[in-house]
Amino acid sequence: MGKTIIVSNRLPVKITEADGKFDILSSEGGLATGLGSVYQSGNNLWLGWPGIEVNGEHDQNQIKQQLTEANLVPVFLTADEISGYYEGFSNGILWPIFHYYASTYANYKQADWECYKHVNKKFLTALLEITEPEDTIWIHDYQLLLLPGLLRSVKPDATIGFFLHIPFPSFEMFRLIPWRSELIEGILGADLVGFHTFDDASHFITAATRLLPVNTTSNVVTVDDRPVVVESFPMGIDDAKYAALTRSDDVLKEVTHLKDTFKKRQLMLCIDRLDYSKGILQRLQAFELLLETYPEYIEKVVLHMIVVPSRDSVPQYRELKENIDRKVGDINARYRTIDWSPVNYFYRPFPLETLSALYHTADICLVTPMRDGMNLVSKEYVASRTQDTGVLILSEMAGASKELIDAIIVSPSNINSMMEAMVTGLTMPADEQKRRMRLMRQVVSKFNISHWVRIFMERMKEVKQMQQAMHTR
Ligand code: GDG
Repeated sequence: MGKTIIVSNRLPVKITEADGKFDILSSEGGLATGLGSVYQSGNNLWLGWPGIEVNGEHDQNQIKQQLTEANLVPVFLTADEISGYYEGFSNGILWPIFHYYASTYANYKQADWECYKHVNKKFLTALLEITEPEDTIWIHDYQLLLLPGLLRSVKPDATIGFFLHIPFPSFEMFRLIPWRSELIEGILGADLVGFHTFDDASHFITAATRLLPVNTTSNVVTVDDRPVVVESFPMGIDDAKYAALTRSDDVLKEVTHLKDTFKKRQLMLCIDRLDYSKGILQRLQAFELLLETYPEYIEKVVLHMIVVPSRDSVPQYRELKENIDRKVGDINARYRTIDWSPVNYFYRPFPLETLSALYHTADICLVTPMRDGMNLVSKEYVASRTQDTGVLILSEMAGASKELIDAIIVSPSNINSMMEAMVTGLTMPADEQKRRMRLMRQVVSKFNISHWVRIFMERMKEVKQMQQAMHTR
């Protein structure tokens, strides 16, 4: 049996440089934790960009050597490649279209497309250096849509899986991308294509069927006699880690501090990367409407809002940040009193222990994206509610809403109903909170991250066996 190679845009590490020396810290992201069991065992590997620009052979070799010890293999990218492939094509074209932001944000630059192709080929070259015939390759996300096809063209028998972490849009959106057919061809290089939800999978099958001469039966798309299986695999989290964190001394200390600070006030929490898909402004509007419509909540409730800086070199993100700053300023200026601010707004990341303390303390967690592939914050909140109380308000546009059906489900563009959901949450009796939270905790713990990894890897094996059986028939 061969090894498994994970491929993603970013390696699961943070690298910092001081005095010509590199310090490598492993990242705590959901994917990194989930796939840890895979790439850290045996000869398995993870291939990706190390996250910083490294010039010169000496420095590159130094990083390469340090990463090798952790089963990681770097693909070094230049500043121009980052700008065209990552910021330009991936985040400037694919991200907005896949999140249904067509006219305002997408900017179809041919040069960015050329760069995207070039970097996907660069990943192929790096992959071929480490791939052996029996290996299983699992490619991740929208930055590498062409890689499965590129790999298939030189390794027709390879075992290739692909998983998309963001939504796959309906055909009417997807067709707007000038290079739509090439993208679908790229993805169809895989044997197994996975999405978070059934809807994403069926949008993909529709796009493939409309754009290419393929045969489709149910969830199998046949390309040149090669069946490609398309399925949903809703990603989970390491629920045990979040439950255990709430019992750690550091977290308990922070919980006590938070409770002392907020006293009898109810705490509504939201945690998002800065992104227009996360519905941050709409959520603020709903909160403002709450204070306007129900003044009895003045001084009784706090919206604790963490926005993690992201992609701030892109103009649209800077503009969004300015709008959020202004809205928070307006709400606080209008409603604050000497010893109370309605919105506690933070524009910076926090350690995991602080997030855990907040998850554990917050009466309500607001997860109201306009579109989200899955949304792990909602699941982390549920996993941290070890006392079974607490209310999750969840957008119907997040993949997680298909699983966490006992949340208060809202439409993020309906500001009024989001405001009413806040009232429902703030007044929900404890036994009702417990009933819902227990059901959600069962879902989060049963379909956790190791389950996700296991079923994807097993399915890949089955698909390969199915293909082999067809050929020997
Ligand atoms: C993409 C898709 C899909 C946030 N702030 C801090 C921090 N975080 C962590 C959270 C959570 C993660 O970042 C965010 O994950 P999400 O799923 O919410 O969102 P995206 O980053 O947009 O992820 C998404 C996901 O991929 C997986 O497939 O669910 O739909 O868009 O884990 O806890 N972590 C720390 N400090 C922070 O301040 N340490």
